Amino acid sequence: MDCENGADTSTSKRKLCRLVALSFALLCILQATLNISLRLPFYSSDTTTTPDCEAIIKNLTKEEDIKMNELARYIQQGWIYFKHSLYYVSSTENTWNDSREDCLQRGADLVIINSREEQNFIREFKNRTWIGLTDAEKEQTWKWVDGTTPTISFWYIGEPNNVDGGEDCGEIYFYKRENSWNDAPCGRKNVWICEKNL
Ligand code: MAN
Ligand code: CA
Repeated sequence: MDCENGADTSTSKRKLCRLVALSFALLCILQATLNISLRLPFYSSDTTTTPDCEAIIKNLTKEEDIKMNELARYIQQGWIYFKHSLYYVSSTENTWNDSREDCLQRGADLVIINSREEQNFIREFKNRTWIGLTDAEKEQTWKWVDGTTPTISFWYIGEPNNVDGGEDCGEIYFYKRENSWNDAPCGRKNVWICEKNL
């Protein structure tokens, strides 16, 4: 398509032509920006100069390219990047089991919290969010969804208290406190947070 020298180029046609060209340029820049910004967390080198976008994209290995596309897809779907993981906060509410099922279908699992930073990042999203913690298998033996025992925990004072003997699932409840975990009935409907490790 030639934007400038068309035989019957009317003003409006030229404008449209220019708009299309600009849109392509914008898409191009967006694409490059996305690729670079996604690349940084992986290879947080001390690069201070602006990298050459085209060179970077061209020099990606096959695996990097696949990873980049996967990352771009997750981020387009609303996942949030934080310290080598992606997080997804649901917009609806569900039981603990159905929440977990949703995470699994998204190629992730309910969030596993293993640092103070992660706890403080997670608790701020929404109150009453399911996390990947349960003692359904053995009362008072709390396990993360990957089968591990918490190495660091953030129970609210007096929790877990297993009210009426029916609280086997972990949630963020007292979110204004760092120690915000509560045990709640697994059949309750909560928002949930999925985590995908990178
Ligand atoms: C409610 C429930 C319990 C929780 C108490 C704390 O009863 O959410 O899980 O332990 O509040 O006051
Ligand atoms: Ca409780």
